[in-house]
Amino acid sequence: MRIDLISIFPEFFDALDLSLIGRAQQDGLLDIRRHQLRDYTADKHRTVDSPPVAGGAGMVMKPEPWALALDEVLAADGAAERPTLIVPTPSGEVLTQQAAQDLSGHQHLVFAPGRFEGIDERVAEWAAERFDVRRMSIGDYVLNGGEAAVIVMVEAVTRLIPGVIGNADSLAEESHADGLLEYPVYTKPAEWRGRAVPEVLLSGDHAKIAAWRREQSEARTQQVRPDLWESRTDLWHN
Ligand code: 6GU
Repeated sequence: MRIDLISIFPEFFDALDLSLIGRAQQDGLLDIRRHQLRDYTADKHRTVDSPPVAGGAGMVMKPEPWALALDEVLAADGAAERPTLIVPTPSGEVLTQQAAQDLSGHQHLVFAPGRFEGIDERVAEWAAERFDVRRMSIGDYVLNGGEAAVIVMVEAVTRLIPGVIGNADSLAEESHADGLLEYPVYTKPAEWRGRAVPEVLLSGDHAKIAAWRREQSEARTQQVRPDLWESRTDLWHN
């Protein structure tokens, strides 16, 4: 998968060189390219923002640097399909495991995280003629800019690409993989600071262990995420 990240803080994305995503880049599974938005300005101060037309608080990102940066990304696009442009914004669709799964099948993702009050709306309109544009949020709270959200999105999406995570079984069993939260896990010793591991886990009875884990998953989901449980009527047993 090819990923382009365009930002006035491209150093933010250095965290993607660590751990599994760093390894996936070294292995050639991922080609992540960072771009400094200010490189696409023409004035001495490398200006990327400007006051909102008709007034209002804060500053708005000017359209032309974004268009020049996106033009360059398009010119280097080798993919057979239309690239996807993700515009991180708290007013977008919320990233879910299902959305991450869908995005993980794409060849080329481009992220355009804005700062200030956001990017001039015409950029997304212009870009929609060249990209599949998705305005996406990572949850119902506000960040100072989209960069931290991009790291979250890139991590959620790329770990689903075959080969990025060594043990594919861990993908099937984790929280949200089947619409439920994960069951609790333990390691040695069997007793620690007076607390015992649940006995069933030491029984060696695989069917009983699977049933216990399933019950725990369902109970946790009901308690912590009633919204998720509501949507799983198929699992309700009276
Ligand atoms: Cl994508 N951006 C910002 N600025 N805040 C957010 C967000 C994105 N998702 C949740 N909050």
